[in-house]
Amino acid sequence: KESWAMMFQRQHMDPDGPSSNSNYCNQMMRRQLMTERQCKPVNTFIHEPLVDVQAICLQGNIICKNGKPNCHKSSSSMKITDCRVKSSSEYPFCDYETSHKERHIIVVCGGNPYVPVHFHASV
Ligand code: UM3
Repeated sequence: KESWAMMFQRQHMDPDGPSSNSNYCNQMMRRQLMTERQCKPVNTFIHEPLVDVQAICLQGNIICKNGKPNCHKSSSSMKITDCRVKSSSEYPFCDYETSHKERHIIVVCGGNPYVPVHFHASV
């Protein structure tokens, strides 16, 4: 069974990316199995080494939007790509807008070892 930590990696890690093309989100959302049952509305891919993303769990501890205390904000900004489904998109033909950014990211950490299990936000 896929753990929360493995699910985070599948949905959010693309250390070697992005391949430079405007179809990035359409290809990656499909390849990483986020268009199977519905078009996942919003998803962020992180283009940094996994160790650097895992290290965020040891950085700036903040309160999550839901009041839980296990959110962590990266001390440096990171290369990310936000994928947002277009309003004209119709399942099963998921159509995404691709936007490359450089932002601090907030992840939810959990488990033992204490590693990223959800993407929370970019700021
Ligand atoms: N999400 C992103 N990036 C954002 C905002 C939200 O990937 O900037 C994802 C994270 C959650 C989902 O999926 O939207 C609901 O918030 P996850 O739990 O699988 O990481």
